[in-house]
Amino acid sequence: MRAQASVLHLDLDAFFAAVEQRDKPSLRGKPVVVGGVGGRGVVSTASYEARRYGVRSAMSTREARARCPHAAFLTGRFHAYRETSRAVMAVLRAVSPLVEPLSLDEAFVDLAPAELGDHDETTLRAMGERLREGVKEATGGLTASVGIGTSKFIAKVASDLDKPDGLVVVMPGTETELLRPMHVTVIPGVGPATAERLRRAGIHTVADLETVSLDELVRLVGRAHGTGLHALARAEDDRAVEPERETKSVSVEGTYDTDLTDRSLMSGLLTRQAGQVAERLRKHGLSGRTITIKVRLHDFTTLSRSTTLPSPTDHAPTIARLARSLLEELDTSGGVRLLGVGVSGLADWIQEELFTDEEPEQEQDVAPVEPPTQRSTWAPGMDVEHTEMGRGWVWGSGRGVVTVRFETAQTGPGPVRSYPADSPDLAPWRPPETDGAPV
Ligand code: DCP
Ligand code: MG
Repeated sequence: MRAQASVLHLDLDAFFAAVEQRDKPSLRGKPVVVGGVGGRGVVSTASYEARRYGVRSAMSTREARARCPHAAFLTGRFHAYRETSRAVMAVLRAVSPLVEPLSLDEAFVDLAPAELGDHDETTLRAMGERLREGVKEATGGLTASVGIGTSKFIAKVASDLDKPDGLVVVMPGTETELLRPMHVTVIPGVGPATAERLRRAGIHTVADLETVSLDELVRLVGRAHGTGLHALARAEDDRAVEPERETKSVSVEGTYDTDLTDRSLMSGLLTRQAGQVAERLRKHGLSGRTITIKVRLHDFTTLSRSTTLPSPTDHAPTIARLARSLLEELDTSGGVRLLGVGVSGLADWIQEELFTDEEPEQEQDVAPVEPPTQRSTWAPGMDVEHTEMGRGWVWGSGRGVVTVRFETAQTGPGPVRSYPADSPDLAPWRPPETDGAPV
């Protein structure tokens, strides 16, 4: 714990949903649910309008539809989230070089190098507001919640206290009084299992936890965990804000004697390589957010494509699925002589899997059956472009028809039109620049 409140935590509000509302003006102020839209889909996030109906992250989409049938249900558009995240992190880095991103929409900022002069409440609030304003400007209107305190723990608790669009400063000396009434799950690392163990011992709040001796805590939850809990219950947290370490990566690639032309064979190879990458990650206790494929064509042109998850993974099926969908973007009809899969942006922790709903749990060792063409899937929410109408997004599809709303962040709410699903005038739209980090 520092003597001054110089750790800031920023977390965007309803991140994926907010990006969707920004880019789809007709959905602003309305319930929006982002996540898996299929039968086994899971909600990634919901706009605050949808949360009023009880829709929550990690709930099944089926349940969310029952609770809020009139919401717009959309699949994720990671290119937009990644782009937005970059803009946010740049705003933070302009204030201090010590920025530690935790996920796409969340970061710690060490204010010590920011030369605030004073760390009184007025100065800190002004700093917080300045960042929130900067984020809003850089992202085209997204709101963020900010917490400022004497440690990472307190800053993170604080950012959650007045969500959405909030700013809370916890001044030095007031930490324990803030934490005491809170449930033990407010402490990082206390998940459902630990909470249950503590509950059985009659420990519910942080105040309860504070009365438990270190020996007893160690007996209850083990040495490592017990020591941490004992300290955090007293708001003792000295973890430093660590700017993103140099990007390391783990990758596997293969070169082939004869050029590969069969897409399902290539998919199968990528799936196998993803399994090997995941195994290596696990062996070293690592996980990463960015999945990259490398493809060398028959003429030795080497291409790479990557995509970034909101949080790190070491999950083979997830890496494989993303690698295969990256391959779909490339024209490999002339043959391929090298294929590779890599994971970078490594972290030594793993957050809950995201967007795994459509994926069978077991590892696929054989080449999976690929969807026949990209045209057959018009996922709700995806970006499209029409030869005459311009850019829009898929409002819905089925029975050979796709319905599109033509609007972007820069337009007002736009018109809706329907087309045959195989219309030659309609194509998926992707941002012009693609991330080309080497594997
Ligand atoms: N996310 C996800 N699955 C989860 C949790 C989160 O896919 N189980 C994604 C979607 C979120 C983003 O990560 O938009 C950020 O997660 P947050 O927990 O910060 O949630 P939100 O930003 O959506 O909402 P809040 O306003 O509560 O921060
Ligand atoms: Mg958030």
